Amino acid sequence: MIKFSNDFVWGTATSSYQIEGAHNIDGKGPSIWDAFCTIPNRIKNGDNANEAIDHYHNYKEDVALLKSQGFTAYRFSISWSRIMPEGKGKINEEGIQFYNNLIDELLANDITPWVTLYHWDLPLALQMENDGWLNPDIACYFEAYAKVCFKHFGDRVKNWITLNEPWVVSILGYGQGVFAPGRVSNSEPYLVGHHLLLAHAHAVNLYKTEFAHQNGIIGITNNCDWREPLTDKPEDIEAAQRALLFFIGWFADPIYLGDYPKVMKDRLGDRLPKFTVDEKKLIKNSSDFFGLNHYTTMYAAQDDNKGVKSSVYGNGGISEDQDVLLTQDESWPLTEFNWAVVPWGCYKLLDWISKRYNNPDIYITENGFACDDKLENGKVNDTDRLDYYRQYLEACHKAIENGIKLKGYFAWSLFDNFEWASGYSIRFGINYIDYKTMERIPKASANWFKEAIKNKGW
Ligand code: PNW
Repeated sequence: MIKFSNDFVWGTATSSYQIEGAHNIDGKGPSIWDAFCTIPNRIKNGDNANEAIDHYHNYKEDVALLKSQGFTAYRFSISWSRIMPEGKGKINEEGIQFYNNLIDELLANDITPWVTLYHWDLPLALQMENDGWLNPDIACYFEAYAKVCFKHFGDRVKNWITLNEPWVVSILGYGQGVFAPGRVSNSEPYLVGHHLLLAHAHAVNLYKTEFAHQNGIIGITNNCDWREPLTDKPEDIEAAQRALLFFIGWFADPIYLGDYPKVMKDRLGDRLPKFTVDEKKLIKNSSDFFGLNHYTTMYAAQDDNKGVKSSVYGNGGISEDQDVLLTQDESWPLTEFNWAVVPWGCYKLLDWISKRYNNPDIYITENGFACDDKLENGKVNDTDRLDYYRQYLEACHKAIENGIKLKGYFAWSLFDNFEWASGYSIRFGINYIDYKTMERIPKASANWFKEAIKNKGW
């Protein structure tokens, strides 16, 4: 029997650009994702999220669905350019109104909002006029935006996430160029990552000083796969460790240990910016909890083909900086995204985080399964996804039993939605979206969650 404690947080997650739609109405300004989607060949099938699943107009129905499925927490993000169309300066009252309505609706239904300030949809003006995350000034712009959010929503929102997955912003946005703003470089990601950390720390500092009376918690969400050594040779064990440090250590070490991992400093030299003494102080301990998005696992081995791009998957980062070869086991089931289903990797990662960072409170803020769901007789029988959730939650349960302070779990995602460069071709939701009618149709996994949440286990 699997039983979770009464105070375990059961939630599900979304992000603004992926679901809201209403991309150019009621005063919203464009974001880098609005612009990126207009460039040919960047998004599968030329999709965009102009309408997405029109959550902007359907939020009441969506909250009712959340409620009916038993969730007591909901993680969503605020679209910066909906409330500040130019990224700075003028505030768009209609945007504020939308999030006020959403938050009030959630609270009226006893659902706790977990709000991400930045889930990748940077106001386009900040990109074009200020070079986006390449500009150190971005920390001030982000802090000013965060202030608007704390001021308008902080009386009711008590759980904040500053940034979603700085690794993805840096590597996929500025290294591989597959996500907005589409830049390709082997040095910009490290500069962008540096500015992301500083922006996060400034926003947290503001919250902990000017908004301390709001009595909420604030943290950052990082993504990480597990890296399992391919063999028990010392060089492979070291390669796996190095891969983890380049992945999550990059963003978590400065927050928990006060600086970047030594292996990154050694290997990157001048490409890795340095924190001043004051910046280190600002960043250290700037997260009340460890937000983790976790999906998959890969083997890691020492790779001696210096300079050769060895990783075929996006999740390798800049592989030539690491000399790590990533592979998958043939026996591992794959999702539609080619992410392998390896529940024990989730356990091992939780254990690694807990040990390295002195047993922090951890929230899994995303975990989920992509597949090419089909509607049959009005139903989606997504048994593979259901198995995935069951097995990953079992791994979570084992972690808790072993003293790891995992406090909550958010399924990605409440709905099928715009899956970035993959457009609508990939479905991650526990609720199916009929893109013609915009009808929301619960999948088998949503029904399973309802029971699991009600019984606090299964
Ligand atoms: C996350 N990788 O993205 C995001 O937070 C979600 O918006 C997204 O829909 C979800 O996971 C599924 O993709 C990621 O290459 C994108 O390692 C890429 C990677 C990880 C997470």
